[in-house]
Amino acid sequence: MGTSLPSAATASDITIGPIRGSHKAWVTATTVRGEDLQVPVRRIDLTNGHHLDVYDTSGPYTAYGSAAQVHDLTTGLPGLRGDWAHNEAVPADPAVPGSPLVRTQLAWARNGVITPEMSYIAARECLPVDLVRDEVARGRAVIPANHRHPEAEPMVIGKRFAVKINANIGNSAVRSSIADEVEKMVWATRWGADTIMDLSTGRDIHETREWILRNSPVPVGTVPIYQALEKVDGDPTALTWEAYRDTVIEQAEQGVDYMTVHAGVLLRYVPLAAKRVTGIVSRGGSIMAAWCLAHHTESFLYTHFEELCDILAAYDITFSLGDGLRPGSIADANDAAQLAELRTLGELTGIAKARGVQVMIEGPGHVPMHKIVENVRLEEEWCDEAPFYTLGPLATDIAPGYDHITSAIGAAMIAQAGTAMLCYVTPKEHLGLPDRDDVKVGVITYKIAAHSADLAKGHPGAQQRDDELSKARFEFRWQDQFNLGLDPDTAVEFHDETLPAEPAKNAHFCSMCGPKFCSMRISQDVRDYAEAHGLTSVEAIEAGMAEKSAEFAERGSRVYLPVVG
Ligand code: IRN
Ligand code: FE2
Repeated sequence: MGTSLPSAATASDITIGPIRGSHKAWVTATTVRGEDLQVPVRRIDLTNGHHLDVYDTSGPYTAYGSAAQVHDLTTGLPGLRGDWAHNEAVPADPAVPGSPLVRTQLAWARNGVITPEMSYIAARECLPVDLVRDEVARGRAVIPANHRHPEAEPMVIGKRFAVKINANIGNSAVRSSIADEVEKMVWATRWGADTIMDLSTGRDIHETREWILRNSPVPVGTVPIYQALEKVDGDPTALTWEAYRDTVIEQAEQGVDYMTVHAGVLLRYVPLAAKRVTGIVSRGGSIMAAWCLAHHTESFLYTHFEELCDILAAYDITFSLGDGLRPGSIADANDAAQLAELRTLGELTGIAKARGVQVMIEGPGHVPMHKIVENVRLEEEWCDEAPFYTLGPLATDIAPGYDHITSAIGAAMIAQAGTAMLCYVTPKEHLGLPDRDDVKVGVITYKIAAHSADLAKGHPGAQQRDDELSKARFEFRWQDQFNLGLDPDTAVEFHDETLPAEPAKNAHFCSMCGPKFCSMRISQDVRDYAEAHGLTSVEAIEAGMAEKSAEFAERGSRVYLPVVG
């Protein structure tokens, strides 16, 4: 499928092998037609003989044992969805007479069809398949799955499901090679990225995307206006609808699953951003604003939106309606420009969905904590509850170098309020391009935000991992504590910095409080004492205290004992 790949990257460039303490396993899901699908999980093997299966985004890379086993990167992953019997075209909206016939997950869901993708997703999320279909039909969830990207493992983005995270990768003219970008994709999905966006600009943009798509086990998103701009030598005023449309088709043919389209930046909204502290910070938004101003004409993305819908419908590409006027600072949060655009995104959502196209809505940016929930409320109200997909938001502007943290604070809050997918922010935000370590830090940080929201929302099964980890911690099963975590490698490394010896992995204390004052050990002693003396824990504490105080009195009631010997 697609163009053939140059053989520049080799398997040895790619990070492979299982994540510490776990191995890849598969559970079986059955489609409504009775076919069996193999759904991947990461199986964490515990030292007490149990195991815990967790959601796995890593594709086959964690199943390979050696570089020699890696599939040929030049031909790509096997097309998982290639031989799933695909369903027929159905009316985009069966409730509307004369609705166009399309083959999209939205249209199938509305027509009561349960696709293999939905069955796969239900098994992945441990939720009923009817819920998946209902949420997709309602437009409250999307399944980004271009017919031409059969390598991707189906996943769902919606507030009733586990909160997802996206990792942005992509070269700029300055650094990075194609192989580096493929490796970044493998690396990001290894640590939990549910989707990746290829934001490449510069040379080799088509080839880079081809490599990523053919080897990516997760849906891939792009911002087509970036490549369209390359085609007109970087002059936004030279852009045309035709150049843009051709770029969208080129990317659609390659298999891009979702596309950011900044169609809500209207000519009349541009002046609203003029007096802002940070103006327009969206790349796509500023390109479109420049075009509108130069031509003093309404955005071609807006005026040609229906045509664009029909292109996306033909491939089942999901719209990610871009927030070209998102606030780029705390001062600009929830301002008139941002909210005007959001209203327009709501109008466009209706147009897209009537044509059977799946839609999600992009959101801010920079927002202080007290203004976060309002964003979700307005998005749901104006955009018919289409899944919200936000960039953080950063809860404060004052920590360059730490914006993965400033933004994870906002991300956790906005996800708890109902945001379905979080676009990660790395420590290099505002400062430079993320390298491999930054990508990992960004992904892990966002997994923390997403999982914290899953817990708060009561996503079924979310708390089990916390409980298993807490039990392991309390029982001094150190290996299990490391391995149940999001980043076992770092956990081991930190532990070994102070207690590198192997016996310390079984010790009933850690280096934090040492052997004498470990609260976990003391509470275990209390339990043991209680059991031995047939008491409840409270009675045991009281009895133990009485014993200790007697001992204290016996020794002369002195706090500081003289050093003996
Ligand atoms: C996500 C939510 N709001 C923005 N995003 C992401 O920002 C979007 O998905 C894409 O990865 C990037 C687009 O940036 P510009 O062109 O809006 O700056
Ligand atoms: Fe920013």
